[in-house]
Amino acid sequence: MPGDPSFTFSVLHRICKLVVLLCFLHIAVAVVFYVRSFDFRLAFVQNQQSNNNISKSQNTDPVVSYGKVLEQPVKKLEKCPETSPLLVGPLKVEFNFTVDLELVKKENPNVQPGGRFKPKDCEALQKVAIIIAFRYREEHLKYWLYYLHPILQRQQLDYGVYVIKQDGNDTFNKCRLLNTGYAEALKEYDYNCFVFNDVDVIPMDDRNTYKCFSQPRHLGVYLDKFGFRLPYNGCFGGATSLSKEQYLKINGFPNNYWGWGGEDDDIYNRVVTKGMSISRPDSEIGKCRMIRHNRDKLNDPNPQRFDLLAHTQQTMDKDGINSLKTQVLSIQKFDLYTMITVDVGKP
Ligand code: BGN
Repeated sequence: MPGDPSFTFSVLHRICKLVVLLCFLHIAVAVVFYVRSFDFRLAFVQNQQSNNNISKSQNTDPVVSYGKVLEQPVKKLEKCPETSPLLVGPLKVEFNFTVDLELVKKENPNVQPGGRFKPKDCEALQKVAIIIAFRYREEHLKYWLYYLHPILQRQQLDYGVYVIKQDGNDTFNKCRLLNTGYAEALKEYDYNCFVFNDVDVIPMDDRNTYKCFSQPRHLGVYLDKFGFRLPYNGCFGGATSLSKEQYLKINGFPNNYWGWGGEDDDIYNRVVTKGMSISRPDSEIGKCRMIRHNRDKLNDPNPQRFDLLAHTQQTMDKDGINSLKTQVLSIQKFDLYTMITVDVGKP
């Protein structure tokens, strides 16, 4: 009965039992949660480790969802098609306006600093370094960037633009600049194809792909300046591409041509001496425009070119990329290109 001491005792006894039961329940729940969280932490650490390994080789991102680590299947890009579906064919190329590089930058938002690009949706077939020997021709370079960046992106190339500028005012040495560009570009990225483009030569058709072929390629073939014809069979100037292998086979370019002329013919000699031939696009696709200009100062026709050309076969194995001695003075990353300033020495 209420008020009876034995009744009070019995109630207290029950309450105590309930409290003890609740305590046990509490401990049990805590233990269960602790064990589960331990499992999760272990799984997380293991996954972190395995994802580190994967990301080194396959570039996978882990996905953590409600305490569980899910591994997403590797999203490896498919190779780009042999012929890009983005090409448009013949292009209008004119030089009667002023190029604003800020605008060019805005119109090419996917070009990365230093003039680098690779397609987002597929893996480019080739890694192409485009090397331009340069001095004094700022206006020409602007046209080149204006026209070429959109073309190269449509061609779905993984590419970088390297403008190699000769420092000082001594006689121009184009091949030393091109050889230096080859070596410097390779320090930056694992390029497997090299395009050597005169700053004033612009292709008039984006089907003229700036990549490498099974033979050294003449890209800047049919110039308006020569009535869109090849001036002579051994012509190999304006814009050319050589794979790393082809370039090394000919020991790069000759270092001793100072001033204008003959160096491209020497490169042609090297190519044929090593048993290769020139590949060219057809007469429509290979059309190019050249920006008209007066001859640069300190780039007069080289009187020694005839003599040098007569001895390519004897000199080429010891004069080339294996004997290049130039000094890089600076490397500047601009929005649309990398500029490398070089001391090429004196004649
Ligand atoms: C050639 C030049 C090339 C030049 C083309 C086109 C020579 C070597 C002496 C025979 N070759 O005559 O260097 O690219 O004209 O302009 O001068």
